[in-house]
Formats: sequence, structure tokens, C-alpha cells
Amino acid sequence: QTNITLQPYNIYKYRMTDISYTQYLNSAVNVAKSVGPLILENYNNRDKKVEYKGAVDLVTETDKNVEEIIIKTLTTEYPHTKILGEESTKDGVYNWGNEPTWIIDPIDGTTNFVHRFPLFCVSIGLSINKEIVVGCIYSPVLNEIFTATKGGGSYLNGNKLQVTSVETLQQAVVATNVGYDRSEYGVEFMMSNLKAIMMQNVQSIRFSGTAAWEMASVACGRLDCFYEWGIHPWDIAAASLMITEAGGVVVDPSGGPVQMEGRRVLCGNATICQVVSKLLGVRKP
Ligand code: LIP
Repeated sequence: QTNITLQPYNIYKYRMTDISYTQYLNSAVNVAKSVGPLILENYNNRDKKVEYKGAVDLVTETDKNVEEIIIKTLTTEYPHTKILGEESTKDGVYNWGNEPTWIIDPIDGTTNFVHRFPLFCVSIGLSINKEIVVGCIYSPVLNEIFTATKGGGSYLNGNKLQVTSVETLQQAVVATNVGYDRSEYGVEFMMSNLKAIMMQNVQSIRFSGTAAWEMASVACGRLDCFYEWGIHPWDIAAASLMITEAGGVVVDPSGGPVQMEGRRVLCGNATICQVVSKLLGVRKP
């Protein structure tokens, strides 16, 4: 931990490399924890103000307020950084470049939050040259904070993370989610993947409704594998780093390299991902 005194912005404009991953991470942790009370206050509110981004895709005033606070805090501290945030992204167009970019999901698991199902988290990642180098995932209800820096390992409340070494589905708990697609093709595709895995005697399946927290759970060994179609970069950015820093892999469901903007992901240890990848279908565009 090096204590770097914050310099005026004009210094940073030319010496961004002087800012350590640890410093970026500390700022992400501080702002994630700072919005915890606001999230918890609204979590217990039975008549939340809910809007619909789609037929079953919810957003609350809290999602928006939390994202605004995170953006304002981080861009004030680091004026050279850009933002890719769930609630500030319009029309599904990801404005994401090589500049240092905070990739923010203010409440991952919004449906759980609305229904007072206690699995949701704040997810903040930082990319430089489109590589995730810092990650922070905070669950206010569970009071769990996952942290990671590129090359620095990943941690849960300060304890180092390691993915499991489970190699067969009979030993594995695999997580996925139903997402927001209720088309006949989308439901059939999701169910066919589930059936293929179930028919291989998978030990169990979990649908927790929050990709970030489920992927963090893979990183800490609570889950053995996670896959999903329909996710966005803000769902998986921070959590991807948690997993790779914990000895796991984050790939495309085909087994190839993952694309953060690819709307699909498969993760776990390399062996179980190879096993699961062979069972998953190829979704038409
Ligand atoms: C959620 C994801 C989850 C997915 C949901 C939703 P949100 O993110 O974390 O994996 O199944 O459809 O996208 O919308 O709660 O931030």
C-alpha cells in the first residue's frame, strides 16, 4: 500500500501511470461502501418507485441515485477517467474506449432488490486499454466486499480467493439466470442448456439473479461454475477479474476468449468450463 498524495488534475493528465491500482481500488471500495446505507434504507421500503426498462427489466430510483453518486465521486477524484454505467448507457450503445474507464452496475440484482430478496451488490470495475485491472463488488446486506487488482490477487473481506478444483458435474453446483428474454426461442435456448447439464447429473443448479455476485461466488469457491447469456459489461467486469485473480477462467460459452460486450459468459476453473462448454448450445443472434 503506497500512500500517494493526490496531485492537482493537471499533474495526472500527464502522469496517469502514477496512480496505482491500489489507489483506484481504495477509491472504488470507499464509494461502494458509502452508498451502502442508501441502498439498505430503500431495500426495506416496501413501496419502491420502480420503472420498467423492458417487459420484466426493472430499474429503481435507488439504482439511478447510487450510480450518480458513484460517477460524481470517482470522476471528481479522477477527472481523467471515463464511465460505462448501466443506468447512464442509452440504447444499449457501450461507449467504451482505451481510456481508464469505471464500469459500474449500481445495483446488480435489481429484481432481487425490488422484491426484498437479499442477493444484490454494487459492482465497480476499472478498465485501462479495455483490460479490467481493478474490481470491487459490495453486498450491503451480507456486508461482504470482494476486491481485486490485476496481478494482485482477489479477496473477500481481506481473505484471498481461490476457485474450486471440481472437475465433474456430479461434484459441481452450477449457477445461471433466466435473464430478461421471454421469447419462445430465448426460453427454449435457456431450458435446453439447463436440460443438457441436468442430464449429466449435475449436483445442483442455482439461479440467484445477480451475475456479479454469482461470479464473485465462483471466485471464492461457493459456486463451481457460472454461465449466462444476456449479461452486460457492467454485470461481469469486476467479477471477471475476481475469478482470473483466483485462478479461474472467464471465457465465451463456446470456450473461446470472452468478449466483455459479447452478452454471454462462462466461468469457473478451466476443467469444469471445458466440460460445461461442450454441453451449451450456440445462440443465434
Ligand atoms: C442482472 C444480472 C443477472 C441477469 C439479470 C440482470 P441487473 O443485472 O446480474 O445475471 O440475469 O437479467 O441483467 O439488471 O440487476 O443489474
